[in-house]
Amino acid sequence: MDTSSVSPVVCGLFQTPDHISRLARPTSVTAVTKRNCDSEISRQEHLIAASILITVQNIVNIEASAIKNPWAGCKVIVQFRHSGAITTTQEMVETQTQPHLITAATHIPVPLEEKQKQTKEETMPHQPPPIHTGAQLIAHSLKSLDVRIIFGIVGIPVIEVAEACLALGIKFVSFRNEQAASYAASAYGYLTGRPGVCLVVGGPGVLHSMAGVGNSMANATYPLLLLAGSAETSAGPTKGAFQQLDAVSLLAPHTKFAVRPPSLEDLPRSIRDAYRFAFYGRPGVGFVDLPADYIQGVPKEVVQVERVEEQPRILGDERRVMAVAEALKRAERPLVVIGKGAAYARAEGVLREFIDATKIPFLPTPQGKGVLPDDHPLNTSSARSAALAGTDVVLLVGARLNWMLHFGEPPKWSAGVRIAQIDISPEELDRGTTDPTLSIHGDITSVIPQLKLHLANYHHLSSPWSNTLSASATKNLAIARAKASTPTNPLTYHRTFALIKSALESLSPGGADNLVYISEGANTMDISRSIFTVSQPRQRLDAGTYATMGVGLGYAIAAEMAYNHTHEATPSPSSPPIRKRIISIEGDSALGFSLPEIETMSRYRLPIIIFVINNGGVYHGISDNTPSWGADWWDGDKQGKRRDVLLTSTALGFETGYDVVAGGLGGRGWKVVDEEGLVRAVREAWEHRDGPSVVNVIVASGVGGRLEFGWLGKGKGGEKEKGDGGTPHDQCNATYMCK
Ligand SMILES: Cc1ncc(C[n+]2csc(CCOP(=O)(O)OP(=O)(O)O)c2C)c(N)n1
Ligand SMILES: [Mg+2]
Repeated sequence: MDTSSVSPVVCGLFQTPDHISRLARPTSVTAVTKRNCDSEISRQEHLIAASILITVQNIVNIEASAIKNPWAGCKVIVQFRHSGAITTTQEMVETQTQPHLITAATHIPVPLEEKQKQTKEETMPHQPPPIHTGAQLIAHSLKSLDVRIIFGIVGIPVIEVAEACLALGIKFVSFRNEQAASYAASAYGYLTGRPGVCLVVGGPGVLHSMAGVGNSMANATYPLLLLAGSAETSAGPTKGAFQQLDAVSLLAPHTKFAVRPPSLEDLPRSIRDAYRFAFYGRPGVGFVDLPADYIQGVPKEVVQVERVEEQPRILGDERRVMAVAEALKRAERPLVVIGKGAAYARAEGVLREFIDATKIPFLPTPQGKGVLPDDHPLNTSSARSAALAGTDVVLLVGARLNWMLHFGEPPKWSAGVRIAQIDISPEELDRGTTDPTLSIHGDITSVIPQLKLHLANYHHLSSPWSNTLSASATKNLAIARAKASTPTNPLTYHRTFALIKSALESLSPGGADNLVYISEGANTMDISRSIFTVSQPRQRLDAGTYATMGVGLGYAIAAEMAYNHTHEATPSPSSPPIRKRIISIEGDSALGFSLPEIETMSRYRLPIIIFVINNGGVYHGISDNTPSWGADWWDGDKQGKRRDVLLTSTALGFETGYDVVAGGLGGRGWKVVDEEGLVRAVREAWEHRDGPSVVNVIVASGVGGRLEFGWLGKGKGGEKEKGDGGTPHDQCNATYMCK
């Protein structure tokens, strides 16, 4: 036995799983790779897992952040290969869907003969495993499409599909609810530029994932491939088969493409078509129905599909481009609105050059933030209402004239405004108040340089328009800064966010550049949006066009996977190499929609930090400011009134212990009620890298506050600024109701 070449190293990466100790031992651990580690430990090593017992047909990828050992901060990928036969489905599920449970990998010597055998195996050309079943055919099709991760929940009949994918090295992230899984998959699509994949069971699984389908379609930048199992093709529509649902009929009107492949052999082509539809043209949803007999059947022939290339970058119609350039040149008060379509199109480079050259002020939409840095001198976010009300020619770049932009109508906009537009989707053009002669169909990354050529000798001079905007911004920023810097007891939204922001930025090695914010709620999302400035594209995700509560934890998991996980065999250019910390800022109501996904984060050891802004309810929180948990909750207050009678529809549990829940779900939790406790909790949460952290921040509720439809309001723009300063009402600039 040759033991001289290996030095013993112990890495305590995983918890000991008693329940898998009865399974067979793996033959070897074949690879450990690490990023950002020193050379001593970053070379490939051979390991055998001591006390790791697992039965796997092929390969399982296991990733985790190493903690409390010499590998701290390193990403470790361990691949187990077991050549023996699969034992039972039950055992495979346990091991493959919970790979993170595997215990401490101990570096122990590899016998020489085994080492030689391994070396021989490694040098042999890689043979893809044979395709015997429909499940394997599906997995191979996804692999050919370069799918590297799947989000979902398994059950009959898709469990075999998930296992076949795992066997090919495709990561499968198991969720607790298909809503969150489908949100996560679509957000992964937004962040990587290629469709995210969600695998669910039929019937109820499809119904739950309708949430992600609607959300993806409404956002139009969150491409999603949904795959769902269904009853056997032989089952007639009225047979009452297991989880039977005519999913194609249900989904066809709500997706771009919904199909049951005409045969088992056609699965690869149908999957490729649905995948392509999901991101070619206007991004949305492709759906493939997977009957049980296809999954379990034996294909008569195997069709190989090719990876779908990036879609061609369409140039704009030159005459329209010239017309837009002319309109901008003649404008007295030009404005560029940057939407999340620009972020999705990776247009940050061309837009930066365009704005710097033309000096036209710009306004980002909530998820357009970061395409250009928030601190850019031409950013008019702090003078949003004045900008919308005052502009005479506006160019929408990847932004739509929907409710978020008040439909481009008065009184928020001036009656005579000319609205030009660049969009990848022709259906968006010439809609509402846009000017049809100024509507350009094309890819932003192509059209903006075209436009810049026509504006070569132009730049917008400092003018009364610029002065109006900067005066408005200065006034609003001063108000916002005063709110953020005034110590409060109890904590307020503004003060809470200001403290969290400065603590996080001082802890983050790359400052704000390395922080990705997810945010949902009403006040929580509105107020945090202006306080948490972003300087990079696609680093702020929120409830979006559909105003969907419940997306937060799924989005956070997707961001963690997209930014920090190297499950990709060859990382794509769209997967940034730098590790980013994912921060989720959640209203207490919003968090409740997907609370159990904290366990998902724990299971995969995702170091996501969640702040719950706990005002005891929806919008303005609990109706009664003096309740407490305990006997008197139901018995009645001092006046003898029953609490349940006192509760308004917006009230949720008072000081609900989300921090305690987090502990029970495998994460860590802190409850904070004051500034000192908050700052301490941020620091401790930052240090916790072995799973999620939940900081439950008790903030003042807005008892007695007046409900208003702030964002939807028909009020005149320009008088009060929304969101980036101003009166309490002015904080409600992007959603539904505010106090
Ligand atoms: C799926 C869904 N259900 C319901 C709503 C209505 N809604 C809008 S905001 C909101 C929650 C706001 O409360 P919270 O998350 O606690 O944030 P807060 O305003 O209290 O900070 C709800 C339920 C929605 N937008 N989406
Ligand atoms: Mg709330």
